[in-house]
Amino acid sequence: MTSYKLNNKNLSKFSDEALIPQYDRSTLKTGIVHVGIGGFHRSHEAYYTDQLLHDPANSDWGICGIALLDFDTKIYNTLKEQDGLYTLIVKELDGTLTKKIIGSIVEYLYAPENPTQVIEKMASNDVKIITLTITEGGYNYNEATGSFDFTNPLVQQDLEHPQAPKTIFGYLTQALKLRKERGLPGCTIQSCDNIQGNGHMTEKMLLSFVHMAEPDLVPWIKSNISFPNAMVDRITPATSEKDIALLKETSGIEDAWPVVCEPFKQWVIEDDFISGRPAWENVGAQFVEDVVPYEKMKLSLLNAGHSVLGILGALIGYETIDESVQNKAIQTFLHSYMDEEVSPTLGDLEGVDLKKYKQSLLQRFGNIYIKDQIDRICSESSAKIPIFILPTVNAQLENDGPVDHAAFVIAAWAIYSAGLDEQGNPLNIKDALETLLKEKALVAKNSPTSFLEIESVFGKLNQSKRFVDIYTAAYQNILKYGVEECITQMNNK
Ligand code: CS2
Repeated sequence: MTSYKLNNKNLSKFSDEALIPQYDRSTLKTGIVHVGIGGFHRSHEAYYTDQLLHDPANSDWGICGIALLDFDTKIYNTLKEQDGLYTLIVKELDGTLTKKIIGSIVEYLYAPENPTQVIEKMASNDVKIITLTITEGGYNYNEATGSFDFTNPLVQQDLEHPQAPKTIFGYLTQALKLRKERGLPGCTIQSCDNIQGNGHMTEKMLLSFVHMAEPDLVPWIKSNISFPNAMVDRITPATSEKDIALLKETSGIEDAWPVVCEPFKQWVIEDDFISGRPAWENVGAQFVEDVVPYEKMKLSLLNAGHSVLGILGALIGYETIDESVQNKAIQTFLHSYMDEEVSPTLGDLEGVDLKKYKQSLLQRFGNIYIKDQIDRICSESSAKIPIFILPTVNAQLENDGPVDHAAFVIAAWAIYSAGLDEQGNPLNIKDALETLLKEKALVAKNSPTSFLEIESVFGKLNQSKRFVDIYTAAYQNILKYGVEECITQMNNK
């Protein structure tokens, strides 16, 4: 099949192969600045917004995508070459592919090259919302101290060179300062990361930084900026070379970085937008007064479920999440973890059928066409475990409730962090704390509790004798019998 590069000029050539934007992108205003234009933003917020832009009444809500980090050049160059266009490939449960070219990203900036332009864009009067997907670790929160981590060298550099920031906090501070100086209205800063109370976290971390960098700006931020909490959901694996080749061969679309995702999507948002917002509810988002229960449910069931499948599967030697789901012993283990350890901590979830939700997760995780990479799921576990699993553990410890499954997963993670699977094959570990994790994981072979001493991850967990005993027994059992044998025994109890 003849293929063409994806860009504005060629867009109409793809109308038989994919859904293409049916709106005039050249007339859109940029009302949203988004920081972190990886796969998830492009399968989620940019997708919802694209749907909305089909109604001309919404033409104020184009997106400017910001690539913040030095190594974000690939995504920036791709968007630049493709006029911001990319293909979203939805892998349906029956294996069919729904292809949609998304047009909502109308501008793109590479922050390391042009910090001033980024600050100006964030301060622009047209921009009403700044949204973020900067990953769980990007909020610079230290679990041990419960506060902003000023020891981060990038933060130090932002305090010393405010005009050339490196972190999101430096950028936001400069942009909000300009807004204040120019007498412009405030805006909404909306996190789209998997963090309990992600709006509260964004506010708390930003204000900590501003207190140090620009103390006079604090009161203005408090009165002019809103930080709605939100629960975001759509499984979006890393795009593989195979996905790129298949798109070209079967649809004639040459797209250097399409996005693949599952059909399911959910976005539950607190309606707290100080300068207005798009009517995302018209395209499936839910606006609610209190998003906390939804976030808790999603983080402690879906994201934690992913970590359980990822860490156990990695040790056994699997590469994708559906392989873990197909292992009956792991599936039963995950069921018990959800039912016995997580569900009792969730409290009242009005209007949610928890049983159905859990069943649907197993179906989503098991989608054999998604091939979500275990490496992706296990990456940055040191930032994920404290958010996805430890709140459940702490709640259960407080109530003298069960923690066996969670302790088992943490023991498995300690073994994983030493770098080899059960066959002795090297694991591809990607984690900001990789060196520390490995150091502690190697000592753990003789003294398992040393892994729990990483305070920035576990806080004071090693002071719970009950947890430590269960964890230590699990650690020793895994080394002796292997993951599969151990969980089979646990499942039979
Ligand atoms: C995953 C998430 O990163 C992870 O560990 O659990 O990326 C997950 O796929 C998304 O939150 C789904 O909404």
